[in-house]
Amino acid sequence: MTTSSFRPAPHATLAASALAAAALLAGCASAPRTTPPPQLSAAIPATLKNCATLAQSLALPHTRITSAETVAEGPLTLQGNTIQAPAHCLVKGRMKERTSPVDGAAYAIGFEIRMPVSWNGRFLHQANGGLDGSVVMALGAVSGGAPVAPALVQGFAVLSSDAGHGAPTPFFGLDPQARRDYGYQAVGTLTPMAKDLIKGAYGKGPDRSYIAGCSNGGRHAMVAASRYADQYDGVLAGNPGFSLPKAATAQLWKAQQYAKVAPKDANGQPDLTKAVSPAEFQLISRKIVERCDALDGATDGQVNDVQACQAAFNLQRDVPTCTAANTARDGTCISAEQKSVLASIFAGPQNSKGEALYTGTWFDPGVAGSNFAFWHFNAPTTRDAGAVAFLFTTPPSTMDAFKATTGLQYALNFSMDADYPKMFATTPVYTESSWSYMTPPNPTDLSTLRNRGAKMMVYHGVADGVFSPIDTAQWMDRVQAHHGGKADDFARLYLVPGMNHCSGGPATDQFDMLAPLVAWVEQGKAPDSVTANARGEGAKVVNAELPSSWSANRTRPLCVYPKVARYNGTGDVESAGSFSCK
Ligand SMILES: [Ca+2]
Repeated sequence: MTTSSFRPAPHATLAASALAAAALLAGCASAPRTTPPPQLSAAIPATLKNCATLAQSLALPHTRITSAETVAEGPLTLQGNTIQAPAHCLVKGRMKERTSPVDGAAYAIGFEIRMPVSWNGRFLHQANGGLDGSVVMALGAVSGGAPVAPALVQGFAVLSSDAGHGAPTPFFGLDPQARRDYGYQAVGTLTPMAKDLIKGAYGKGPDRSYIAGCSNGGRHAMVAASRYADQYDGVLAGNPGFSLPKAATAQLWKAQQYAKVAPKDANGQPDLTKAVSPAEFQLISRKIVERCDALDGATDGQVNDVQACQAAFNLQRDVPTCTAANTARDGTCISAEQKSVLASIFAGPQNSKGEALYTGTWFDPGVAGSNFAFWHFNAPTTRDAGAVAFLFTTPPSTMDAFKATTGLQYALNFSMDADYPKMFATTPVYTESSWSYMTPPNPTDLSTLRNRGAKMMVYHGVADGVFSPIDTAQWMDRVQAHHGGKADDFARLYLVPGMNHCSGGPATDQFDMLAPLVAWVEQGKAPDSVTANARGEGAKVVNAELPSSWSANRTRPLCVYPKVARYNGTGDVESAGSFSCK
């Protein structure tokens, strides 16, 4: 391994908590009371003045506009969800077109921006998920499962990009600049261009600017809150891959653990998808509900008090262990070996010294969700192996080496001692480490964002199978400590019980956080809770994993962490109005 610098993983465990507590006390005892964040003014609507001639009339640096056309009001469909889009101007283009001196491939930051004729004066940077690599339609569907009113419908001008590479595969990791663009520089390059383009289209730039996304899009938003806080007034981060390189290596750890109990396929290889069956995860889910459901005051199949649940539920004790004779795997028990494997997966990866390499995760009824299963059994070999090989280790793998192995073998052979530290390594060609380009610098210091009156909302599904909600909650704890316990003035986290990665699972996973964020930024209306709906029968996009005992249109308040939604003791148990955040 060629490395010119290496630093060990920061261990944000007990020591960090103690430091945080000390900082909190110090902040309360001695620091002078800081002035409240300023109140930003509301955006002022305007009408589109120019579309078709934008390419000729604007000289945008490093930008080639490839098309600019008016789109009439009408339906647009994205990922099975059809919306009625308002009349708008659609501009497509490419920034910083170049040929890589390292891998010889052509790169550019591809983008599209949709600017409604009737504009609300706001800009939304739609941060996309996964490995990026395609320009997802810029509708601004940025929160929860099947958001009711995407940002374009709300009147925003919406930007979307491929983050600097043209395919949703990890091989762009061979090019150092493409790595940096994916990590953060595409957002930094696109933002001033988009604002200039908006100014050319409406005669004024955006009064207020927002960035929002889920998963890797949530990571983009969190990075922007740190690196580009001077350019955004509101940040919405969903299920953020806040420590994404660590989360990706934790995926390989999952594969290594599940391989211990997975049956062998015809080639003698472990079939990870059969390590724990859906029926077995449903058993675990039911046992979690039995122990934890009533802790929030309502026996409703939802576990709102997730932290109390971790103390109440015990995998060893509460889930029946199969006897040696019972090998039917009928979902009535799980084996002692499966319990051992699940315990190490939920505790999080470790190296051979027993050092934690990523946070563990919570037990929640959503562990039975199909999306949870995808991230546990399929993604480690089909997605994370390639991502770790080309993006989250330095130097990256070579194509030849990667083609000579399989995702499964890569995952199983990945060493938590020898390979994990490559996340922090650099070489003369790859001068920025994966950890550096992927994660926000100084993530707990949101002073720039705070001091200019910007606001940040973060949500995280408690049953996220890939990015740990504990990691996000611990980040919020540290932000609170850094800001003297006053972080609620400008940054809030909302846990979504039962929800898997960005949507799905037995959850009220349909909500709009963008409108509450705008009300907070522009009118000072702090969002103490956000109402979420179940997507039962009759919903625009139905969530097939809702328990049949739930009302199809159940509502719940999503509360500001660490508060949880508790039943008032009276009132319709299907209605958010019967719960309070405490
Ligand atoms: Ca409950």
